[in-house]
Formats: sequence, C-alpha cells, structure tokens
Amino acid sequence: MGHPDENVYPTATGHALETVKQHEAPQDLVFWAGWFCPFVQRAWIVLEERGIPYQYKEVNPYKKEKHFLDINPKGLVPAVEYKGRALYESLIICEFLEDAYPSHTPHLFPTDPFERAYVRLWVDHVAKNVVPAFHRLLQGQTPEAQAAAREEYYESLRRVSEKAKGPYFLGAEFSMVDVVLAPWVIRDYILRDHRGYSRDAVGSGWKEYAEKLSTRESVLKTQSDLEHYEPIYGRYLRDEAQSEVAKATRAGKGLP
Ligand SMILES: N[C@@H](CCC(=O)N[C@@H](CS)C(=O)NCC(=O)O)C(=O)O
Repeated sequence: MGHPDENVYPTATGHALETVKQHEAPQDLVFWAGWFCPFVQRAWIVLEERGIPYQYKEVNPYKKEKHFLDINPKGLVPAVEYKGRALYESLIICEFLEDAYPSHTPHLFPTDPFERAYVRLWVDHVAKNVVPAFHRLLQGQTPEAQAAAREEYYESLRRVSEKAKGPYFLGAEFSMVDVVLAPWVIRDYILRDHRGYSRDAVGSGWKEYAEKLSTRESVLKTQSDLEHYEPIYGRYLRDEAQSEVAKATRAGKGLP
C-alpha cells in the first residue's frame, strides 16, 4: 500500500493556481512548495507581500524524491534555491526573504532592534505553542484529549490576542507575526467543524483579527479551493496521517 499522504491533490487550485501561473518563468529564486502546506504558505505570503521575483515549483514532499532530498535533506517543503544554493525551514526562509531583498517593501520586521526582537518573540510563540496545539487538537481522538488540546489552543491564541494592537499584531503594519500565524487561522474552519473550536471563544478582538488575516490579499492569493484541503485534513482528524508533523504530534514530540 502506498503512503497515504502521496494522494494529495497534485496542484494548487483557485486563487493560488492563478498565482502559480504568474510564477512559472525561471528566476534567481526557486520556491519549492506544496500548495496545501501551511508552512509553505508562510514563505509564499512573504514572497507575495514583498513582490519578490520567484519561480514556483510544486513538489510532493511525501515522495522523498532524490532531487528534492538534495535540496532539503529533511524532505520537507518549503525550500528555496537562491542562485543555486538551498535553504529550508519556513521561519528561516521568511527571514532570508526579508534580508536578501532589502529594497523590497513592505518590511515585515521593524527596524528598531528591540521591536525586531519583540516580533521574533511572538513568532517563536506561534511556532512553539500555537502550531503544536492546533495539531494536538486536530489529531486528538478522545473527548478528553480534544478538550485538553482545545483549551491549550485557546490559551495560546489568547496570549497573542492580548498583545495584538489591531488591526494587525503590531497595529497598522502587517508583520512577520501575522505572516506566521495566518496559515493556521485560515485553516481553523476544520477545528470549528470537527473539534468544537470557535473564534468567539478565544476572546474579545480575536474574530476581527482572524478576519483581517484571512482577507489579506497575500493570504487569499496563496490559498487553494477549500474542498481540496478536506481529504488531507480528514486523515489528520482520524489520526491516520503519516506526515512528519503528524507522527511527531502522535508521539508527543516537538514538531519537525
Ligand atoms: N519545520 C518545517 C515543517 C515543514 C513541514 O512539515 N512541511 C510538510 C508539509 S505541510 C512536509 O513537507 N511534509 C512531508 C513529510 O512529512 O514527509 C518548516 O517550518 O518548514
């Protein structure tokens, strides 16, 4: 039997497909992506926000093909090749795209060193607390496990919400905190439909912030038709997914 996650829909659809078609020509920067992946979407949002020229290349990371393992030995998307050299890990790529294209705007990190560190602090919170709790809730199988994960997820979001100035995390400026969070916010309908999650229950202001992130142009332009996410998340909801993230969540380990 094949690896179940090999059966993901092969290409982007909807708005994301239009974006892909505009980025077929060769460029110094090659963006190795999987249309369905929230980690990919982070880097993709940065590329679109900052108008960076890039060539989009779809790869199915579950196949672990040699050509892709040569780019990212972990075999995970996203990865980038810049003038022939490779980088991977979504947060590292997001920072690289900020540093390597200084003349492009908007800047997603503030210029003041303290403010930059503050943004990194909250990016770190999203990576260490928000995303793992999302996955624990998604994959939780018993009512008890789901209730505990739901509370943990709410708590991780409340911490963001309490600090968010509105309309974005830092106020008027869209920043890297918004970027790294947005892919999970637009996927929260899965938790709403299957795990009793509601944006209202996070607390005052969250719904407005979530709506603001969900309707940002760069977020919409990197989003495929929702119906194609369903089969993928179905496997997570039944705790059958075999991705590295799913296996780590199941084993109670930190995410890859
Ligand atoms: N820590 C990595 C995680 C990337 C990741 O897990 N990507 C998934 C797709 S959403 C993947 O490539 N999965 C292939 C696998 O698990 O074998 C990052 O932030 O880039």
